[in-house]
Amino acid sequence: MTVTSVAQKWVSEAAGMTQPSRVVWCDGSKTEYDGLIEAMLADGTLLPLNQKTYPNCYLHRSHPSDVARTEQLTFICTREKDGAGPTNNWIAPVEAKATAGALLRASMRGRTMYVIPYLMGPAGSPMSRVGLMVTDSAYVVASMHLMTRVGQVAFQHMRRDDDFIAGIHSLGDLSPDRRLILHFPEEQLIWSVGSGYGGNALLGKKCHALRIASWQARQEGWLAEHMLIIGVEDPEGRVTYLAAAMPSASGKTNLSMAVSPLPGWRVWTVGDDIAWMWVDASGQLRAVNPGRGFFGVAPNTSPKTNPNATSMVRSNTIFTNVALTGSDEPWWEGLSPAPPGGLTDWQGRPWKPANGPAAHPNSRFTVLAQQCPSIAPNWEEPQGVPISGVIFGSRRTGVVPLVFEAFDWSHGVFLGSAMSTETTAAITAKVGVVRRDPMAMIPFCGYNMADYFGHWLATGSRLKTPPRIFRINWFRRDAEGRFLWPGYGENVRVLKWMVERIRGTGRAEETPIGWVPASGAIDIGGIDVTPTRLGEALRCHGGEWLQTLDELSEFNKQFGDRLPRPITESLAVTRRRFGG
Ligand code: OXD
Ligand code: MN
Repeated sequence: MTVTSVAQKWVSEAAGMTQPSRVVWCDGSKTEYDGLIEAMLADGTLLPLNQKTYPNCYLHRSHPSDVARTEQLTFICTREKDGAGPTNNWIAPVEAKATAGALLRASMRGRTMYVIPYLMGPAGSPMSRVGLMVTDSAYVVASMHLMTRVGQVAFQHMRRDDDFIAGIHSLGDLSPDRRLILHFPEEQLIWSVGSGYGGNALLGKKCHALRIASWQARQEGWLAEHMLIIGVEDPEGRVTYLAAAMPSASGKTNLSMAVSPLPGWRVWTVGDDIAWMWVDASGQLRAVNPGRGFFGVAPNTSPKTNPNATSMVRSNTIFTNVALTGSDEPWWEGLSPAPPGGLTDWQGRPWKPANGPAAHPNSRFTVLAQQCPSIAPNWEEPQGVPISGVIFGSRRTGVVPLVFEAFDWSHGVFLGSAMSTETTAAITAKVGVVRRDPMAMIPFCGYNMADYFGHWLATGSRLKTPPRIFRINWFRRDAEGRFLWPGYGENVRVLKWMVERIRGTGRAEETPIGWVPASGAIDIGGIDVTPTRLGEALRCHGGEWLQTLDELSEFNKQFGDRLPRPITESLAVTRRRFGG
């Protein structure tokens, strides 16, 4: 492998600090992957699954206190506190390095330090960016193989000798008391210690492709977003590309692989979690998926909710914290209607309902995107795909209609900034609590969110025909607590309406919050949804919205004068439209 001297020097410094007994440069080859799997099977880091029914599939059980992202231990370490903004945890870089340095010093003693050069984005794309991470976890290396493009390809995409995001990762002692996930956007640097969990430890993903990349994107004039990318094909074979932001564990993977119940309609998967988007020379928004694989939430993935994912994880997949059946197959809640007998739970104990779910609610599968039956033929196109619609979705039991469309780009940015959601098991915090999550980026924006909204607004003015912006909520319930909309594959009916809006044929009614589908505009033929229930799912209630707008004003106060004026104005205008 041809390595730049800057990279070599940085790795020597990282080794000087962490003092591994051995340094191994990774080349991304199959031989390397197979060797890692073999070593992890030998030392118990991985357990083999049934190789007849799940060939090349393995199970990893993590430390029980290391099962999700730890947002309270995640920091944006800009020189100025204002650079990180009020929604991020912040420590000054010097202090952060002193504290984490004490944890990283000699942390790899007696261990192997793997050096992983990786590329985020398709080979040959002007948007692709390089990372160089070191880690003492073989599980992280194998997962990075599946999630990113590892090896020489990374160096081939460097624009300068120092054109890489550097990342140090060490498991440390896995204690949450000695865990820190630190980002230094001004130095293009990530330090992560004390966790082996994907979102904290696979540095290419959340740390690089979202937190550091969002910072870079602002400097360079593009967008790094927590968004899936799909192509929606109509019966005439025309494909419309959409990008959709939704909070963690709220259905991005399912929507990105949805199987259409409508004849002739089809969803193509381009990405399920992160989109890098830019305005091309003609003023068109384009997007690439920086990842190479999926790190998806297992619970509730089933032949009914996501047949594509269920079949894609039948081979070459690493499962983390799922349950194990008596015949060594992976299992999780929702995979089959009832749990099979003889289950072993995610912690390796014979499963007892009294111990909670058999699979951890944030248990995961890690698998190459190319295994997905719905993967778009052009998903690795270096020039990306043209985006005609942007979707902001969240998980709300009430208030937010199933779908509606913003009046224009600026109003859509306001709607994205106004998002709130109910928390999920993807983070170590209480589940089901409503929190504000603008554009599903609250955990991932690497700089001041007020400036982030400003950057979105400014991007709109560079677009020749700005994509339509939609707001969705699959999770609205009736007074009895039942979902008003069946979700999953049936969501394609909502995507169809969006495509029709983009083409100028979809019918809609104006409301104070935007364009809501007109009666009959969403095709509910053949499903168990009455027009009355659909009407309830689409309802926008003035009193509820006025209260939500009050809460939003409170939240926005923290940004002070930095909040862009169009955001404040949209809020005031919406309030007035409701007569408030
Ligand atoms: C993820 C997350 O893993 O958002 O994608 O937590
Ligand atoms: Mn995510």
